[in-house]
Amino acid sequence: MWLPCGCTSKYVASSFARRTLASYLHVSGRSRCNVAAFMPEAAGLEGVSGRAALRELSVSNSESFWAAVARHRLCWSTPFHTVQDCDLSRGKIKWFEGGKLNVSVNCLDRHVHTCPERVALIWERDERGSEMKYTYGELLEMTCRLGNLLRRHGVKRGDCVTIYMPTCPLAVASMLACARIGAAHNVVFAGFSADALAERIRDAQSSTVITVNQGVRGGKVTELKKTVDTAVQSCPTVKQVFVAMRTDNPVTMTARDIAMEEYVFSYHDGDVFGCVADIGWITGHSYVVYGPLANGATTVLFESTPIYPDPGRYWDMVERLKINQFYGAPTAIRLLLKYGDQWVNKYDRSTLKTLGSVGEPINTEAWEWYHRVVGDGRCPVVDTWWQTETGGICIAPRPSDPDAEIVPGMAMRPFFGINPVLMDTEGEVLTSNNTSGALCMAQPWPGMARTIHNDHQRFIDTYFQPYPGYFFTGDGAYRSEEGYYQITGRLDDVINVSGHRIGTAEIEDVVNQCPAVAESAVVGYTHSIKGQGVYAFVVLKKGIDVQEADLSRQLNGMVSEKIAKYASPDFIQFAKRLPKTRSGKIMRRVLRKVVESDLEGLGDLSTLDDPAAVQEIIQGHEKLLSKNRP
Ligand code: 6R9
Repeated sequence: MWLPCGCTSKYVASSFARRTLASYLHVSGRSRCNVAAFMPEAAGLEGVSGRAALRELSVSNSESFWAAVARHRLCWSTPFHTVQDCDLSRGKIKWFEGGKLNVSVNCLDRHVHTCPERVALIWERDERGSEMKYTYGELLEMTCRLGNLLRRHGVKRGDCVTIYMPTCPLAVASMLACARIGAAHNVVFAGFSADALAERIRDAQSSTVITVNQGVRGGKVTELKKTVDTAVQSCPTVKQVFVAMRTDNPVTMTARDIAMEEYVFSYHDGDVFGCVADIGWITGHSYVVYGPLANGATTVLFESTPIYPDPGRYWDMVERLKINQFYGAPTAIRLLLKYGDQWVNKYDRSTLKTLGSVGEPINTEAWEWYHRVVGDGRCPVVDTWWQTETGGICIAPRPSDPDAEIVPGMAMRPFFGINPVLMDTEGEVLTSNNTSGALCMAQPWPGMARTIHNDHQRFIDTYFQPYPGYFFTGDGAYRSEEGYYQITGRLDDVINVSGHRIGTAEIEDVVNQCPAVAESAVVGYTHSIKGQGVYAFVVLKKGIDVQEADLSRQLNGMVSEKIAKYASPDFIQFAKRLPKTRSGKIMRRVLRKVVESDLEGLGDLSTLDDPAAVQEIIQGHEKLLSKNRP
């Protein structure tokens, strides 16, 4: 999270989103990069005169860097005595030892002292045009009341409360209330089934669940309370369920249930950061809730879907809420691109300053559309690479000098304090440029994961064992001649065709450049001669009418020409849609199993958005095979 510290006035509040919240999505101001503007504490760091020097220091003297940031930007109830005690070779991660702080105090009270009327949350409700605004003062009050309620009902420090709610202010207040009283929270995406919810409640051993009567998303009502009722039947630890009302429809309450009262709201003006992720995902945690609030920003809670009630929803919201930074996922961009430019052009997007992307590699076509159509060619598009385990953005084109180049589809520049390295298959660090390898981190940073709940050994085995002394991300990356990073996808997604290793994202990028193609997913399968063959799933744009055989030939030609003949798909299956997780990532694992005809091994499908998509894929695969059988 990268924002200035020390907000003391309304002026700072409003200039914040324009000037420096911007820098957190890595937008720079208009002048040459002025380090003091976004990191005043850099003044105390010797010899730091520009962004490059600051970045250099953040890696070479990371302790001083992070200590300065932590002291200036956070309120500590007890100051830390040791900046860090980390040992990557043993997976030991300890930061700010001896220090104590409350994240809820840092997200709320600090800002309420200086500017209580500043808008903290804008709830973009599913019903278009019915947004609600909550000030920092109101959010603090709501959080304290909830915290007291939880405490009165026996929730204490160290407990883990499960939150099963749509993206709404009460969900944010619930997260902050838990943090306030020292309880952990386990936010479960409100689209999960009763079984998936139950598994997560059991894992967290929660005695308390917070939910709403019903959810509303994309115009559809979902029975969240009923789902909780079913889930808790197999969760013996659950003693109480708090139920808030999202709709007016009453629900059956049991002896276990406790109704929550309504809270107040009011409308105010404010500058706006719009991250459209659900709070159930890490992006929602870091860039909808904690990051913006810790920095006194106005943040949007997007409850709906990108195509409800029509594919103009995001841009209509940008116009209405005057969003300055828009942060979304490539999957949604690709989806909207299918519907055409008119849905974007209808709306005034002049408030937009930066467009962010996260979650997957953003293919060139989607990047260019986002830049040219959504951003009118004037907003930088920042492809931000990070993961749940890293806590926040690690590699992104900004911050950098304002006119520094941005290469489409590349995350490019390591963030302050982040020291990425590429490893070869022997576990040696690759030092040259124009090279690809396994992406690892050579140094710890405060936002990184410290363990896996109830399974520290798994944490060590997964992230620190593969490359001793380094944190292993599981992703592959390419470092260009200029030293810029491009993520090539999960290493599990690398395929080996006749001895040539290739990332599936590279092939997808070429396939997606075909004007008829909306999106694609490439997986490898066992091939008796080549070792692995290439199998591509292709989704066409709306209204495209082509002969599949002709298009297949065209796509094969494109891949042969732009990559190499060996990368050209052996099979191309046209599909209506791809199986995705609820956060929008294509489930390549499922596609691999289908292609290997291992339907028994499809594994855990609880994170799948729409199970019907898998059935369609299976049928399409069988059809394709029967056509190609000799
Ligand atoms: C924040 C988030 C993490 C994985 C990560 C990588 C992929 C995320 C990306 C990207 C290419 C980007 N990923 N951002 N790949 N370019 N800009 O998505 O967290 O759900 O834990 O997923 O997502 O493979 O390792 P998480």
